[in-house]
Amino acid sequence: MSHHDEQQEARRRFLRHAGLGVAGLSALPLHSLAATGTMPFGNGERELVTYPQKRPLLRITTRPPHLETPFSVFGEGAITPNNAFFVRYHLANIPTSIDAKTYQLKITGHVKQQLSLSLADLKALGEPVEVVAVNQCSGNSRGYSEPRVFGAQLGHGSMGNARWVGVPLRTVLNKAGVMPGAKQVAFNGLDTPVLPKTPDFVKALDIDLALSAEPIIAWAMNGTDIPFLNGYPIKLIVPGYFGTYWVKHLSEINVLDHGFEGFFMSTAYRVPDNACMCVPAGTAPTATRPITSIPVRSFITSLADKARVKTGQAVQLKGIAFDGGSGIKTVQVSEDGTQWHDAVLGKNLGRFSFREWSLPWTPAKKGSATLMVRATNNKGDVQPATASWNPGGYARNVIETTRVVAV
Ligand SMILES: Nc1nc2c(c(=O)[nH]1)N[C@H]1C(S)=C(S)[C@@H](COP(=O)(O)O)O[C@H]1N2
Ligand SMILES: [Mo]
Repeated sequence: MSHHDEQQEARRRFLRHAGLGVAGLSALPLHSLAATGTMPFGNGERELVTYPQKRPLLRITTRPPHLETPFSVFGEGAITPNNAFFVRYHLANIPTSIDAKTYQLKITGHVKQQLSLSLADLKALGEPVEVVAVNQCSGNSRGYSEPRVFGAQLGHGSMGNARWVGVPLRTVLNKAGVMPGAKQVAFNGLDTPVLPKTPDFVKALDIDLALSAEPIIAWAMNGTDIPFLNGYPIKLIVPGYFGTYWVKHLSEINVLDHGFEGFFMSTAYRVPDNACMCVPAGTAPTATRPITSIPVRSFITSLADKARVKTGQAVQLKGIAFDGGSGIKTVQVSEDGTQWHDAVLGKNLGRFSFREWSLPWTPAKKGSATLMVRATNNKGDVQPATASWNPGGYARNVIETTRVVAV
């Protein structure tokens, strides 16, 4: 079968079952391939597994599923294909079958009129809007933290960039009528905890952000339905913010006249309350705040670590850069950390998107070389030369290095 046929077949299968398969969770993953990927840190072996609507992805955890995108995918283009997009859940009771015909989104709390909207109601609210935006998990690259931190040891594959289409969140909020005194808006999805004492996954945004033009309730990802495991049928998109706010299978929006106190805001996903979101390695912060927007990052995607290149022969270095929404100003590459060479930026897909870059480079002499890439955003923020540390291993954005061997 061609790749396209496979996608069509996967889509047919999906539409028939409208979910993850008749056997539900016990059927996950569909099968394991006898293949692995290796992260360059201790215990970095990851099995490649296949889930519905997905090509083989790196397994981080099984229940709930946490799957990472193999890094080579980011070299295929600025948009991450749906079937390669990473998957992250916190609670083991994930929905396995959803009926789009009866799906309802409830808007409750500090509003003039509570609403319950079907998908058709939602789509009828106005002209759909579109944004290309990076969904990056706060813990992306956590496995590189030194000293090591608790939590899943993630490589660089818990990120992806997609074109999202939906309705602005504020259109929905305005329809319900936010009452004066509203402070935050809480978002819940269909997944639930297995044990009664486990907190539900609920996230909250400040009212100003919720009522701004940016967040959208999306029903399409890269021109088709959102894959089941990425939040079908609707997902909250908060461009520029870390993925933790991008609530999947969005089912309830609750407008609050006070700050939300749930576990995933008041205990988890918090960073040291300073500009670098960091503390001296191994220490605990005295003050924390919820993690919010994505600091500037860049990667070389055209060469794998320890790739072989030919001495005296030009290679085209390529990669991606992104930030929390000011947009990428420059990307520079260096061999020695002193002399930096400006890369050429690729097509601008919008300030929340991956920005491709390229730069020809000729290895001058035989032996190993270390290539560094750093991006500067339009606010003037530049990636740090040494990694900052926090206990959650969140928001890593140190200048990345790629070792190559010139032969
Ligand atoms: N309903 C629900 N939405 C969720 C989560 C979750 O556990 N449940 N995890 C969040 C986190 S931490 C991340 S990083 C992103 C991952 O999005 P993806 O699985 O579509 O890649 O989903 C967010 N939305
Ligand atoms: Mo996350």
